[in-house]
Amino acid sequence: MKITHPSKEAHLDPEQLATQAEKVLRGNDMGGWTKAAPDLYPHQWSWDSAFIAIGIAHYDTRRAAQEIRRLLDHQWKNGKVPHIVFNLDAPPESYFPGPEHWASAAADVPDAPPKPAYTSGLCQPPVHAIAVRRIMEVAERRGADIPEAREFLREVYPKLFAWHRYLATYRDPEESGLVTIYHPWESGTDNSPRWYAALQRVEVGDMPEYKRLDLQHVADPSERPVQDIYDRFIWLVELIKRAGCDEATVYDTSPFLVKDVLMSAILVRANEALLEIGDLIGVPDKDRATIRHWIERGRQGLEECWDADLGLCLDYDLRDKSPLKTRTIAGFAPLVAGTTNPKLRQSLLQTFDSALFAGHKDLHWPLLPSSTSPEESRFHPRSYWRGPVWPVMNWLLWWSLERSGERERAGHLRRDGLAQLASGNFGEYYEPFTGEPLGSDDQSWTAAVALDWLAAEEVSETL
Ligand code: 2M8
Repeated sequence: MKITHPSKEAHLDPEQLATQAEKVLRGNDMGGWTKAAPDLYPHQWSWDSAFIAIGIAHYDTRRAAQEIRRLLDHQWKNGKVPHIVFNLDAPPESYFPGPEHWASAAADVPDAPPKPAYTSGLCQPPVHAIAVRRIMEVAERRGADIPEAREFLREVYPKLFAWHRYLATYRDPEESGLVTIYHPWESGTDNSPRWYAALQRVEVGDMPEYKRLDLQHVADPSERPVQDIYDRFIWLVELIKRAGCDEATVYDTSPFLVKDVLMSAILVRANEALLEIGDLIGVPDKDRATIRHWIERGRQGLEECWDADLGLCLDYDLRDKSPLKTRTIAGFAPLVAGTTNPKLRQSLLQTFDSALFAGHKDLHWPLLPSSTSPEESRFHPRSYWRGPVWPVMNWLLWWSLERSGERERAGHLRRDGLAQLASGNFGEYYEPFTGEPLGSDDQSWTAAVALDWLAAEEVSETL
């Protein structure tokens, strides 16, 4: 269904914005799961789903639960939650690399679901437990069916626990508290300069020819990754397939192996949410102790990635044995994780407010350019994960600041974030200096963020 929405200059009031956001989510609803965007992303993406479920929770608890349930139905035996669950009815020309591309990997992968490849072989940041906890919170606020919501928690808890265990073991054999990724797509911040140096070390070998499909869905190709980077993305997929998605083989052989601080921070918070879910339904003490251990280890690992010069936390390249020195939103990982170290927190908040990020004088709204500081050499205001503002990333920072008691700063993020969304286009991302929506319109997670922000306590008067 094609959604008609107001012009790009429209200025919706909160009620109109909520109506429009719900319309977008319903429009992208495929019956039990939601596509990430109408045309550009016709499948179910893992972390999009989690944010989407948070949005849906504001009008339909059961449907929100179903979003997560459908994703977890495709969990691998080893606990991995795949980064994409494919819509096998989507035309093959709608997304690349789609199910047919991953199919050869699934053929002899013991842990994957059977053929055809219902899923990709990668994963994405574990926002799911956070979403499940929030579905419950919102259900309580709305007076929805609590026993049913509690039943849902009981159903998904073991799956979430297995997912977190997968990340804490297969993806952290070093027991560092930090999650290793095999591909920039796993970080969700695909084209970010965070990965530039590590990707330069990847030499592309012989692989079958492929046709990019992403470029046909955006007006301006410079908003998408450049070819040279895209080749590396596809080459890494090829290598993971050749390794049969076997964790140990990928670990031993992949030229791209990086500790991702943002994903690690999300895991810390997701573990906190899992503990809270555990409290609500009553889980064994042994589980609680394990989850607490993961939380402590995660926070500790993040502290060790601190770079005092940049006032940010840095990803770590396991192949080059060096930190990846760029100023991106991921540097705020300890804030996302809810650091308990006051010095670290202070320093991060300073960086946050500085001209390098939300305090940059030319920003249309004082939000975080979600990939890169405008002062980074690889900053590009229109390019995918290289400089635009991503509402969903600002939601994550808002939510983390709220939880850490930074209510005033959080309130500003929410107010300005809602002002950005008031045109009702629900852009995938926004040009930071002009506020123009870019990428796909009607991006599901953007609509979801609008609904969650609108439902938070004080609705902005400036809207
Ligand atoms: C983008 O990633 C996909 C690959 O996973 C793509 O570019 O084709 C990213 O923004 C990612 O974070 C997001 O989950 C996905 C769907 O919205 O799109």
